Amino acid sequence: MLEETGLEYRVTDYDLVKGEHLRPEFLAINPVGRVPAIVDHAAGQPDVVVCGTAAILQYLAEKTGLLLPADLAGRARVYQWLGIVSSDVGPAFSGQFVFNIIAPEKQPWAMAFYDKLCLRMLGALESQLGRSRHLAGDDYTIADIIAYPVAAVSMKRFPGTLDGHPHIARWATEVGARPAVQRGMKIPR
Ligand SMILES: N[C@@H](CCC(=O)N[C@@H](CS)C(=O)NCC(=O)O)C(=O)O
Repeated sequence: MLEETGLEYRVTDYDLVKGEHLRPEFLAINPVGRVPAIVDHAAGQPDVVVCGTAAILQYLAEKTGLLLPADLAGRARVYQWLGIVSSDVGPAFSGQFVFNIIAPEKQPWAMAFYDKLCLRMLGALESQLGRSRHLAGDDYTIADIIAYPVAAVSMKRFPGTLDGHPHIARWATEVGARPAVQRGMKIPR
């Protein structure tokens, strides 16, 4: 989003394995200690602090007047997909990762539960992208920005390919060709 808007920014890396995100300095920025978060030093005094992908995208879209429809119904469609990706698709993939990759003991029931949940979430994205060029309609918006890493990162791990989801694949190719997306996906370097 920062690349799309052309806003100036500086990246601060947090090593999650070392627990750097649980230090008091970061908990003051995000009380639940999760990345991403931003501090907008150009907002006037005091700085504006925003944490959580959906809230950050909405804040930056409102700040710049970019990538969010002007009409209320169009914005509602964007908010709906921001919510679905952050509170339904994201947690499904988190659970899938926890039970398939980092759980010390494999629990087949939990693994099957999260595999099925991920596929259900991908089915919803696939159907929607079969109906419209972008996630919230014809135009590219912050809904596409929040969803793109699902195709570019999460689906590469599970299900391992985009082959079973041709509409997601078509859309991911188009979004992934945007120069700003290509620059953004390299961050942190
Ligand atoms: N709803 C959050 C989820 C963010 C999230 O899960 N962040 C992970 C990394 S991708 C994190 O910071 N995990 C560290 C932890 O929970 O200790 C968002 O999208 O902003």
